[in-house]
Amino acid sequence: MVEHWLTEKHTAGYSVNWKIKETLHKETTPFQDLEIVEMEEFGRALILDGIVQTTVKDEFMYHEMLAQVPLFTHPNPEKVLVVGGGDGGTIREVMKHKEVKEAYLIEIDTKVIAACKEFLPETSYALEDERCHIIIEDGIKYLKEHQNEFDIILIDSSDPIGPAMKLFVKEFYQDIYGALKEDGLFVAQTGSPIFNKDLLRTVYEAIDSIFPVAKTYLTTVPTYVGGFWTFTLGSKKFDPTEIKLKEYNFINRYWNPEIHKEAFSLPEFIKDVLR
Ligand code: AG3
Repeated sequence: MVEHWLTEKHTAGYSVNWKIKETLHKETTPFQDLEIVEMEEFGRALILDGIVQTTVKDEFMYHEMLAQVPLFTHPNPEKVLVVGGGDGGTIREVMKHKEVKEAYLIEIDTKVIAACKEFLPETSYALEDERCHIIIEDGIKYLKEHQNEFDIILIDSSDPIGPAMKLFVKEFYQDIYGALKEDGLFVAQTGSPIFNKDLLRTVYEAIDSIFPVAKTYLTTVPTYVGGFWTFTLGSKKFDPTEIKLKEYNFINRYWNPEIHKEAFSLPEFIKDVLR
């Protein structure tokens, strides 16, 4: 039998391969090539333009850390905006918090949502929550039209290549600042600290120049290039490392109060990037 391997090429000298059991869905949308595959090692996965976005086996390491860190930092997050993240994993984490009254998912590609609803119920089921409102629109346009509205904004974008590059520039962070309430905060996925060093530096500098509190923190995602993954938080008031964590009664698989604090302890080579 012919084996099917997915090759994700990162640099001229580095690529990663996954053995694929089955391709469940494949289409070219107006925005990107979209595939849902069943991997031998990581279960079902969403692939956009040949890059692994999420797999059933390790998505929690990313989604919990993107959402739980800010949701535990804000004392009363009632209104939350997620830009991107059509697979629903980030919304699932947001919905764990009962004090959230409304969450908005702004996704540019409706086909991502449709495919994930069909093939990735583990992440997409939360999109059915009655507090979750899905809007198919360009996140940049949406933010410009919404001022002083959100407690938390989460940027669950794809990599900084092509059109997504607009989500990694100062003007975008300025729009986020405008869309947040006076004590609001945001987190963006800011890529690999090994392969996107220059980007991480410019992104951090931009966020630090706009927000009183700017902090980069880490998680580990085996299926993301290099394993290490960064998030950068910008906050108008609350500091994630100085707040008293709220009580909670739901189940996580990655985030816990110790990780919340320790995720902000950075290795020297990453501190060097941010200095
Ligand atoms: N979040 C983006 C992940 C970036 C993946 N990059 C990579 N593997 N090189 C996308 C969707 C998760 N909800």
